[in-house]
Amino acid sequence: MDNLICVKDFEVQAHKLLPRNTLDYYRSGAGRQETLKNNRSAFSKYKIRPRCLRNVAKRDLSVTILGEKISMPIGISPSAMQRMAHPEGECANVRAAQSMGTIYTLSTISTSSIEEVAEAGPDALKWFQLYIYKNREITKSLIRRAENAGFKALVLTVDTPMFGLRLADMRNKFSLPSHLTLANFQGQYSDTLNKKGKNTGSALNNLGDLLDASLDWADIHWLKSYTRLPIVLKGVLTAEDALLAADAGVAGILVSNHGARQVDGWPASIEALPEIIEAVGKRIEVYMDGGVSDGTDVFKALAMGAKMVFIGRPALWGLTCGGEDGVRKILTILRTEFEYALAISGCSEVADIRRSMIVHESYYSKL
Ligand code: HOC
Repeated sequence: MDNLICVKDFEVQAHKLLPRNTLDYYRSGAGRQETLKNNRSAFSKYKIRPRCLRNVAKRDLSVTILGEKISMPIGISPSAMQRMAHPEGECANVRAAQSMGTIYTLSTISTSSIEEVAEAGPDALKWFQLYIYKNREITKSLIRRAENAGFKALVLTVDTPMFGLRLADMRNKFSLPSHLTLANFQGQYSDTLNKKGKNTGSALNNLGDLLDASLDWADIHWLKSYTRLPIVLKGVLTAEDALLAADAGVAGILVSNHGARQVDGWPASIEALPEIIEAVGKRIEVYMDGGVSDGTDVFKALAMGAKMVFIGRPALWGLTCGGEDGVRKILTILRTEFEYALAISGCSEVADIRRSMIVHESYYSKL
């Protein structure tokens, strides 16, 4: 891995290593994948306005998130079925996050169970990503298990009333490799996912049938009454919904378009971020994921007002190339790039990053 020095290097290498079924599952977005491309390219539309002569000799990248101090504002977003990338999957990923002092978010649709991940990373700050299923008993049991295993927040994904249409998975007839199971369901749905799908060919469409498409804001109130954990809503992209979320009493919003995997044509996460910050940034914590692949992206999101960013695919590329070490290296690269962007732009700590330090590119063309 010595020759891999940026996220792109890991991505290229992972593309060479992964079998097609897995690679396409991880890398694909919905439809024509315009949102997928935009998630990354939209960062280029924003420029950092640097300051100088501000004594950056001592630097501190730590932030406090939901009351817990973490070493840097870069965490790991949920992504499904990580043992397809590496035999240790989610367990390797949580160990990397633990050693880097940041947040690991476990997907419900994981190939290592809640309990296995808790055992692999006992001191990691762990969040649990949740879907609310048609069968509410499944949902309740997942919540209690996450609480008992020491997870510190529930990240409820709210952009998935149905499973998005990903053409590559349909063409490949995606299925979970037969040696793997959906570990949180004690094998219950693994069969479904190990088999080809019924209509479009992807087994994910079978699994998608479990999702409760009737969810509404009343379910957020139910969830709040059912758990003592703080709730982060993942997948909010508008100020209107951000206000409803804050009114419903959630602790945070993760601005996300689900890695551009749900509907093509949604905005890039970084494009949606400003209106959400403006609506609720003073009331609740706001984070973002989607397209973060360089430390300058982290700086830009924080300058817009995000408390931290999360990465999805970059961690999967790290996992593919080197298991725990690979994820640690990805986190280290992003941390280093962020520290350089921070210091060279005139900030010695995260609180020094101001809204005035980020502008749309049109700011310069008007001059
Ligand atoms: C219950 C079915 O978030 C993805 C993941 C998995 C979603 C499975 C939902 O692939 O985007």
